[in-house]
Amino acid sequence: MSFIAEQDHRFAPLWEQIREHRFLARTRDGTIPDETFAIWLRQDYLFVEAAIPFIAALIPRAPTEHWSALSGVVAALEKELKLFEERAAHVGVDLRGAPPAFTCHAYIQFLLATAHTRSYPEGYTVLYAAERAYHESWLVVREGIDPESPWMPFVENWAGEEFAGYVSYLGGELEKLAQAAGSAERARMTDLYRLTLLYEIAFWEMAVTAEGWPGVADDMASGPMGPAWNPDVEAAPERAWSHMAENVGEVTDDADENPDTHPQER
Ligand code: MP5
Repeated sequence: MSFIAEQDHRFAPLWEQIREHRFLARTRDGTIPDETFAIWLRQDYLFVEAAIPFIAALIPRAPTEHWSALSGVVAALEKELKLFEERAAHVGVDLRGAPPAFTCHAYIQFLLATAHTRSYPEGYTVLYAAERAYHESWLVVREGIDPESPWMPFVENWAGEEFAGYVSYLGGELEKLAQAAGSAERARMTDLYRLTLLYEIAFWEMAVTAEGWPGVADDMASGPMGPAWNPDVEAAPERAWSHMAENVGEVTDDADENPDTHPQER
């Protein structure tokens, strides 16, 4: 059994909790309160901003054939931030000034600590699990959302063909890393896969429950602690992942020998 199939079997109940999360069902059905969606917007904006240094920290440990794909991810994340800015402006949500909630903060620290202190295959496991979780989550939203929904561009971003091709590419590369890893490292990869899925569930839960920091009503953050990223809010967002789907053919050197390769990867 492939590494990913093994993990998916082991962690099937966690995948189910992601796919069945009420945040996703309510977003799909159009019953999500505006303020709940705004919480997710503000917190995920911080998360995506932090994903850029996470990817950058993976690059020095990456095999050279992963360099162009990873730098492509950085570029895609910048475009994604613009999508957040544009959607927030469209619905009148201010993305700035929100300090990270506990769960968002913890997930970001987990990403960065993994990239900086663990092996490349371990960091790559977290990357794959997080991207795959968003793809799966937004596929759920896609099934029945009103096409006029203001959140449709997020569906197109994470449930679209290009992102699917990117996740499929990541999965293929993760399999190679797992095959080359020893049993102790594979066990650590498994644990990081599990932790990433738990963080994904916690992140949806944070948005729905509006939990800031456990045990306090006021986190006492002084002044705006929001994102450092400062794109041109007026600029129309480009699709974030199109060049990634194009890029994967260049970095998958054995694509022609593998009949199971997703067509997006060619
Ligand atoms: C992603 C995300 C997907 N935006 N937020 C969470 C909590 N998990 C995964 O990552 P990306 O980098 O936006 O594609």
